[in-house]
Amino acid sequence: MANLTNSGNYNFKVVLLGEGCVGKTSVILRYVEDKFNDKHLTTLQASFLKKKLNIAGKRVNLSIWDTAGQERFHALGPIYYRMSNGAILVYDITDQDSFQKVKNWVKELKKMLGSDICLIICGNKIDLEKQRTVPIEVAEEYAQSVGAKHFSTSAKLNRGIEEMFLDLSQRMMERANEQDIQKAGSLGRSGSVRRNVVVVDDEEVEQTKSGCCGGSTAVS
Ligand code: G3D
Ligand code: MG
Repeated sequence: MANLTNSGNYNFKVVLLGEGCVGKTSVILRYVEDKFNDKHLTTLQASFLKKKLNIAGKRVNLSIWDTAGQERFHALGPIYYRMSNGAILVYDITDQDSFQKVKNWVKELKKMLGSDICLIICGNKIDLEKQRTVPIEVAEEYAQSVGAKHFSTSAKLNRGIEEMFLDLSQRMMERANEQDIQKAGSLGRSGSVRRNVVVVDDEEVEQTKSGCCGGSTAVS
C-alpha cells in the first residue's frame, strides 16, 4: 500500500485483531469517538473508522478497521488484514486464552506479511487489574521477542489508547519514509524517480461516509 501522498500526507490502514470480547470495538470507539458502551455505535456495521492526526507538522490519515464479529466463528481471513500498515493485537488481561490467540495472530501475520507490518500487542481492561491472569512481564517479554511494542489499555477508563495509536502512527511514518527512500534509490539509477502516489479526496470520502451511516439527519 502506498502511504506517502504527493502532498506529504500519510494514509495508513490499521487493523485490530484478537479474540471476541477482548474489547477491540471498544478501543476503536474510545479512540475515534471518545465513547464507551454506546450501543447505537457498537451495532454499526462500519468496516472502518477514520481518524486524522497531526504529527510533526504532517497530516496522518488512519483508517482503523474493525471486524463485524467474524472472529467469534474463526472466520477472519487474510482479506481483512491485507495491505495493512499496522496491526493492534488485543487481548484481555483477565483471559489467558485471549493472550494465546494473540500469539497465533502474530504467527499468521508474520507468515503472510513478513515484517512489513508494524505490530502492537495491547493488553486491554486494565481497570480489572485484580482479576489479571496474564502477567505484565510475560506479555512485555513476548512482545519484545517478536519485535512488537506492548501497551496496557482500558477502553472503559480511557487509559493508554491515545499513546498506543500515536506510537503506532510514528512507527508507520518511519517505515513509510524508509520504504520511500529505498524506492527512490532503486528507481533513481534508471533516471526516473517516481513516487508511488495515492490521491485521496477527503471531501468525497466524508460524503460517502455520512451517506452510508446516514441516520443522523438534523431535526429542527
Ligand atoms: P470485541 O469487539 O473485541 O468483541 P467489545 O469486544 O468491544 O465488543 O467488548 C466486549 C465487552 O468488553 C463489552 O462488554 C465491553 O463493554 C467490555 N470492555 C471493553 N473494553 C473494556 C475495558 O477496558 N474494561 C472493561 N472492564 N470492560 C471492557 P459487554 O458487557 O457489553 O459484553
Ligand atoms: Mg467487536
